Amino acid sequence: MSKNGQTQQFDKAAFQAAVEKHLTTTYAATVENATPRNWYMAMGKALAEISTGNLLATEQQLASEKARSVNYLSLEFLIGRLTGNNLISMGLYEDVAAAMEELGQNLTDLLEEERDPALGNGGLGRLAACFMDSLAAQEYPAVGYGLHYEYGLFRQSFVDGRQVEAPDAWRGIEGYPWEVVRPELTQHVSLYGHVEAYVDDAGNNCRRWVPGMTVEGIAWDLPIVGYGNNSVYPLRLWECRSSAPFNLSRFNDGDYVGAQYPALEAGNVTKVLYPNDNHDQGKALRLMQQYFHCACSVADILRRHLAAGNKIEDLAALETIQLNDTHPTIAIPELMRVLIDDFKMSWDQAWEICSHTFAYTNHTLLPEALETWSEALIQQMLPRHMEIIFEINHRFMLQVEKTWPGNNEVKRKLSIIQEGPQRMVRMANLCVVSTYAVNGVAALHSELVKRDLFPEFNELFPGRLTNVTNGVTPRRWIKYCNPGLSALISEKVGDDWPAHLEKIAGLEKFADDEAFQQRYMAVKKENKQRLADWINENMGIELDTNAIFDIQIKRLHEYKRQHLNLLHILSLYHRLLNDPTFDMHPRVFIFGAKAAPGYALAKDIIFAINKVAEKVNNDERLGGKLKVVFIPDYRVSLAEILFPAADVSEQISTAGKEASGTGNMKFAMNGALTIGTMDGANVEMREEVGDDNIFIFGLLVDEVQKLKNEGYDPYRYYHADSLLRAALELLNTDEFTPGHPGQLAAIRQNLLDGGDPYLVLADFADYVKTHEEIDAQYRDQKTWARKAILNTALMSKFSSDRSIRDYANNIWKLEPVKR
Ligand code: NBY
Repeated sequence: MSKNGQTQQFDKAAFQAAVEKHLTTTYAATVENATPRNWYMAMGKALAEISTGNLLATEQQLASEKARSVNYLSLEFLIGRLTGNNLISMGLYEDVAAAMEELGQNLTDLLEEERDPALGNGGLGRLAACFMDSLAAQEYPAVGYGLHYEYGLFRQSFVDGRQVEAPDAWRGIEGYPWEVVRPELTQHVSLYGHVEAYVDDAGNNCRRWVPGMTVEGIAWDLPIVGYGNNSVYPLRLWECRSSAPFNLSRFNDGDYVGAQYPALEAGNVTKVLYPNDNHDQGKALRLMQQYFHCACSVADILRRHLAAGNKIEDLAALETIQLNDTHPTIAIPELMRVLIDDFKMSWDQAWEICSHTFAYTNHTLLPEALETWSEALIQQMLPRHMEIIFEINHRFMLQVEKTWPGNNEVKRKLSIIQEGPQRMVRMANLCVVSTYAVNGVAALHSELVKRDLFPEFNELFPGRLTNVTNGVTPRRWIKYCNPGLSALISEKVGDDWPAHLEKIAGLEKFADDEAFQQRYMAVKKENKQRLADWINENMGIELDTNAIFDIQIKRLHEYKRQHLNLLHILSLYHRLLNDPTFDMHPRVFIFGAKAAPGYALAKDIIFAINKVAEKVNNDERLGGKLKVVFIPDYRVSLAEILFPAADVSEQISTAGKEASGTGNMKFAMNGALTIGTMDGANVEMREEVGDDNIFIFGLLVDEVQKLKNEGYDPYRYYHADSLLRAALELLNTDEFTPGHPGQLAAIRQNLLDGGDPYLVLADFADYVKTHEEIDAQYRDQKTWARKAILNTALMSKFSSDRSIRDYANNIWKLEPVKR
């Protein structure tokens, strides 16, 4: 590795020639008339030439060395923009900036031309992206398998404060410069039809699926570039196309629409990402997406395995398949089907392989998010898979009977098939039964998975349920997004911390160094200014960077309690206007969040925050002390300017509801102090930074449980707390919706008469008090700087490199392979 982590010789003249060649031959532009977008596309194509070469070379090396690999199956990879990040991984950022400058182009401006590939909803999809980055950085052989959605997560705008969704054509008209189509990897996927029995040549009774239709899976590879090495792994995304795109005879008969039906149906499969997070909707097309993803991916894994000269019997020794939540669960019966029906294995042989190949990550305990599919739907779309699921369950029930003889209660609870008016397949149960490892995503969450979600499974399969605490990549989430802080860190601890985040602990000894504190806070100020400029340019709101920047960015969900944040804001508003003795340091509350399009209350909360913002930001009486900004279309590229600019990080879910959180880690690394509940990874963050450097409030998991068991009454808090009452009553007036009283009442209604399912009112008083403490401590800038520095210094546990090493050592048994 040479300077800047560069892994190969950079030939500036050749690179510039490649850019100009793409400009003219690929995009039909000239140096004189090219738009910034033309330049960005041409530059991307020139860079992709390098990464594609390394991708193929890595593929060949791993095949010839017969290396064990992990296959990460996920319906979502929220990768964000690739160009800047890949330049950093390739060690070419400065060289390419200089080369483009000579061509009259500013690299920073060109990078802004890239649309975010938003192929995920939130934490789960972003985690998959961080994991791919960490696999490549540490050279653990890996392939990511996902879907090539034509449209990513919807674009959000606000019309009179309400969320409006629009399709996200992330590839634009020209296509995405980093992706490469791999026609030779095309797969054929069957759907519908029936199962028939037959006797094979050897006289065995066999079964086979006679499909009703087939579609094609086209592979698109995105390069996952290893930081500071030459390994490039594929993120392989499947696009669904019709096998028979066009019925020529119907067309010739004049039936122009009917001629296209097959293409229309197949084209729908990967048309758009489902916009739900932590909610199972059970749509047939979603099941088709899931099966299409799994069938293509399993077939490709087998193809790779066999093409490298390996025996099918050795599959579990050389390949492991990680299921990112239950969304790709149907891969399990699919692999069983292929091994039994196509490779003619016995059930026991096939089961031995399957149950040692798959591992499953659980990301949620929320009952409404646990996937079930109706037996009737699976039966119709995937009849052979339904048979196999029944057989897995039958054998499993015999095992349960052995452990708990005659106990029908426990059988009902553990069965993969949920009985009822409509029988349902429980995907999580299928996963626990069929995999060799099941992990939660933070210590607390994994304990709750064992204690509350799967206690009997934990008894039945001791050791199978385990924990891997989430992490985030320090390349994107410090080095790339916070260059000021990165330079400061490198100066103190050397420049190899992005690959070895343990090194960042070296900052701890500068926490009390006043000169360092000042430089650290100066960087924070610059980052706040960068955000303030963005907000001013895009939203026309002026912010004072001396104010506390208090940020909550994540999907909008009741359990994440953006409405608790809102109630606090309303309480400050009330106090500023009614209590002459009340004093506060100026504060800016910033939100970013998309609501699932069908989630009415989530949309009401967005509307309410927007309406409060409109009023508050223009209310002279507040003396500029209170500002509220809801940034539209929150996405990875905005996250990259939001995390570095935060003073306070809001992680305020009801205890026991947020599996881990990963934004909490990104904030803390970038020097924001957390106000948070004892939930998810907040618990472990507190262990790392110490109680003095994090603001913990609210009920604990067991207290939440106890309060609910006793019969929680939100009115008790309403009557007892006049500030809470004042805040809630504001929602009933037309204070923020002049002339339209009651437009915000749904939230109040939900909290009072709706039973307040997430205990917002129960945690309100402690939340307010903790914010007062934050206000007081912020005024002492030295102490604040010390705490912020310690947050950066003590976050090394939360590098996704550590998470991936945990998976590799404890679950996958995977070794790095160096190029
Ligand atoms: O996964 C999140 C958890 O809420 C968060 O606590 C955790 O840090 C993160 C990574 O482990 N879960 C999440 O983001 N879930 C989804 O986005 C999601 C998406 C689709 C569906 C369900 C959940 N679905 O059923 O379609």
